[in-house]
Amino acid sequence: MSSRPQVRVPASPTPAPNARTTGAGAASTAPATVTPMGWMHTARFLTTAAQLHHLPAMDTPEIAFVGRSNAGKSTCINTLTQKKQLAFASKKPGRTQHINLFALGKQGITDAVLADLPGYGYAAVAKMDKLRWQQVMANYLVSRENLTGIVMLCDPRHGLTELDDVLLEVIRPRVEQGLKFLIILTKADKLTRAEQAKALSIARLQAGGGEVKLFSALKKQGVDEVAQLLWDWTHPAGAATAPAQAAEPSAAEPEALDE
Ligand SMILES: Nc1nc2c(ncn2[C@@H]2O[C@H](COP(=O)(O)OP(=O)(O)O)[C@@H](O)[C@H]2O)c(=O)[nH]1
Ligand SMILES: [Mg+2]
Repeated sequence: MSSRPQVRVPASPTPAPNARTTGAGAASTAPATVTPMGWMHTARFLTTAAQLHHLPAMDTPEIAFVGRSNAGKSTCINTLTQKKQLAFASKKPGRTQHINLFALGKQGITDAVLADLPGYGYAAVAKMDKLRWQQVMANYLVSRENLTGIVMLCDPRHGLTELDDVLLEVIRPRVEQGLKFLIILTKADKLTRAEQAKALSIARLQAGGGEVKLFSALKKQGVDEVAQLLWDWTHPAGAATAPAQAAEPSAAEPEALDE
């Protein structure tokens, strides 16, 4: 059953500047109130691919999550989506060198995709595998056409690592061309307020105009803010009424795990 492109303008109760600058009156036809958090909770598995060319071509805005192994990426995705097992990638590093796509959108209509890229820098992965993977990831970040934004997860106790810097260099041209970029400083609960402030200002210098947010899965810090930002990225002004392509592969038709 292919979904017909019928995206309605959601009436967000929280300020979503980009999504609300135009067509606010048209929101009266929205069938239900959609909050960025509620939208995040619609996440469902879409597909997985070991190679770039195995990924389905899509028109839907896609947001990639990247980060060093152990940065807290899986925990962050699980917290945002309220799906404990969605980003199960962290457990078996050797087995998880795949790009996993998750669909977002109410009523089974995909209006955005999350791409979970495997963590890098994991010591136990063989060097050749690391190099191969770095290549896949670089190719993805450079050439994925529907890529709309990148979220880089970073444990602020370690700061950005050499591999993070390499990745920043890879994406810099696209960020300069308008690709959205966010650094999430994870495990904020492990820092004092003063350390949080310091980590924020350092990361802002490194983010090259991108956003930086503190996040704690434990304390649920930053969850609403990140959900709002991802919503804004994928629903820019006026675009909420544009048809979104629901390009779910029929073989792997995901269940809507909507709660
Ligand atoms: N205290 C605290 N620990 C966290 C937080 N997020 C992740 N962790 C822990 O950090 C470790 C790595 O997290 P994981 O999500 O598996 O990292 P990944 O390798 O980047 O996917 C795990 O032991 C998590 O429990 C957080 O917000 N607060
Ligand atoms: Mg993980």
